[in-house]
Amino acid sequence: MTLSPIRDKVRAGEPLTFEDGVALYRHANLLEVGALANDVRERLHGDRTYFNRNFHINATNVCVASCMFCSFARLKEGDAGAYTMTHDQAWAKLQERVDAGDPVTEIHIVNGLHDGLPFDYYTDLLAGLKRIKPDIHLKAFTAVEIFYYHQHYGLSVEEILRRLRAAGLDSLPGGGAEIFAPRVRKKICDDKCTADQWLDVHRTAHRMGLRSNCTMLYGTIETVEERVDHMLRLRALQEETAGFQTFIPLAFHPDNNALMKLPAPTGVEDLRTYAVARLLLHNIPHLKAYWIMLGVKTAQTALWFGANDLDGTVQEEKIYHMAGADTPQTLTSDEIVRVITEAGRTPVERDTLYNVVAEGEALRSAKPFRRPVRRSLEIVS
Ligand code: V47
Repeated sequence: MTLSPIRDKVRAGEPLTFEDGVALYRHANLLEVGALANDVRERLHGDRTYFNRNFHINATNVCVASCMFCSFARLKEGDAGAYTMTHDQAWAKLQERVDAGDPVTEIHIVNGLHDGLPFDYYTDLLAGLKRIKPDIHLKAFTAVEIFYYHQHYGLSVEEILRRLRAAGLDSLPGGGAEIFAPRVRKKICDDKCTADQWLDVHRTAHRMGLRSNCTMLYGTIETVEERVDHMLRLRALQEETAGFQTFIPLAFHPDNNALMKLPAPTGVEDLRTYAVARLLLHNIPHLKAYWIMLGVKTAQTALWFGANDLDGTVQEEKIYHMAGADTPQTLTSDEIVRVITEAGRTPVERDTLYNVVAEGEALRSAKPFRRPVRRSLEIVS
């Protein structure tokens, strides 16, 4: 099959169709698809490749949902490995970094759906982090969490977002989207909000002026058609609100979960998914190669298959490492700069909203940060 008709549309800036997306997935020559995606990437961003200085807080892994792909969640307090942080424990993670002079700009906060915590637990968590560092960007709570709080605490989605924002919420991460097709959701995450509910939380957030990201979990039981459908539903919402900043394809990791018999996606599947995403999602500006999940080497290669962002320094990731990711827990900013530079791209440190923090000489002369020895995490409740 020739890519010519698709190439013509891409060059003319025309949106690709569902059939085009499926054809790109089925096209035998990965490098041809990648080169086309790279044209789009370079038209949008040139060589610029973004990263940020961030870390994750997963305040609790207690979760009423039983997603088959998840290795992180525990059903109830007291189950082996279940934990819920006290506020002091969560706040200490930021305080340690501030004390050590780490110029961190973002905290990524994602939790289980805990049925025994008051809503104040979350607002107080955010407010305390902002007290320690008022300019830290809090990218917190997936749409699945927001929708659960709406149901559990009996407040509208808008009111939940309003209260979280008043406490310090700055934007929403893109997790929990999985695959929108009801056939797949029913099998792998039946007790999670529906695709429409997930999209509606983002629609509401965007209308309130909050930015967010979006994701797709690929490599479980979905078809290529269901992946394309997923991306097109994100594109349609973006057409309406323009509130998504970044799309992040998430490769399934099979260890320690109910889908462990499935193989992980191969490198070729990863690169093809990045390229197709760059081509289909013409209206979402950034495409993130989340190195924690892709592996540093594939993430580096993805910078030539459409991706223009590597996420951040991360430091202590749980969701993927409990699912068998063998990537490091952290990369220093120097290491990220090297990964990007050796890929032949230009590193740019950004904040969460893609404002430039440092580039060029300023980036090269930035003081490297080595994280301090961590106090052990005491598990409460
Ligand atoms: O929602 C869970 C996925 C997501 C597994 O917005 C798994 O900047 C693969 O959303 N194998 C959480 N995937 C991570 C996430 C994210 C990551 C980085 C940046 C951003 C951002 C968002 O991880 C979950 C789920 O879709 N996930 N378990 C697994 N075994």
